[in-house]
Amino acid sequence: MTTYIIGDIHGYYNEFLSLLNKVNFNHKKDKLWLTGDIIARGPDSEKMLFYLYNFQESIRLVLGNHDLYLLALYSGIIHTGTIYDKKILELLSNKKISIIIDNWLKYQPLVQIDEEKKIIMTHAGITPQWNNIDIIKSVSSEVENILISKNNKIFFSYMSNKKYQSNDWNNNKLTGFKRFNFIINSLTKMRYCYPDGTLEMTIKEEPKNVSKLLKPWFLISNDIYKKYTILFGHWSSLNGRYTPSYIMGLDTGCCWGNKLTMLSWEDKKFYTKKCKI
Ligand SMILES: [Mn+2]
Repeated sequence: MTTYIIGDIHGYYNEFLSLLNKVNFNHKKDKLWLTGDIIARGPDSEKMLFYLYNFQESIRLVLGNHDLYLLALYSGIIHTGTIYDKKILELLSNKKISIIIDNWLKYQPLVQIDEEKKIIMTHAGITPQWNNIDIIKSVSSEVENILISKNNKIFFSYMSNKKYQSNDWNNNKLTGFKRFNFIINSLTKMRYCYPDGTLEMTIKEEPKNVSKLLKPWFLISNDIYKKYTILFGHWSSLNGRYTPSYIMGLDTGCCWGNKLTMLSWEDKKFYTKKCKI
């Protein structure tokens, strides 16, 4: 059995399959972990969803911000009419995609933990403000329970509302939508923090171009980083660089014409596939 972890695929199905073929991936014995953002931007989001749904037994996925946005549009929130939204709505017009969402995608977690391998995987990372495994388990399940609830449309309509943005966990004292937004932002969108660990939610560039007043979340100390390897995606401008060895960023910008990256966990070997855009 080999465990493979692939970064943000964003609908680049052919490149994804070619990585699996490189290692003769076998769904009967191997495991596939995905850092989220499986859809949007690329040409084959539909094929990606069908494939993952069919092989769900061998797959461990975390939801990324784009996957959550797909769920948000599916819940019926008002869309903006951008080309991006139109593309997702077109995907949703396929009835079979609704079945995949209702039976599988909306039940996918925001965090995957493996206590034997000592791995935590999330789409964006683990905020320095959460320093033990119990808080991580409990906050992610708070949001996961809402994603599958009947009231999820209300949640989605406030999910990205700046009015409810809070950058400080405030020692677990946040409540309501501010609390949900902090959890969503930390697990699916975070990149930089101030030295005290509060989030900075606007800057996407690579660290060498950013003020030293800000630090990538993974360079702020947190006891949890000593106990687990943290696997994440989301931040393509890192391109596999900048992180300490026990924190691994696997989004290498496939959807920007760069490459898709796969890590073979047991032997720590990397495989890449250049993406055609
Ligand atoms: Mn992302």
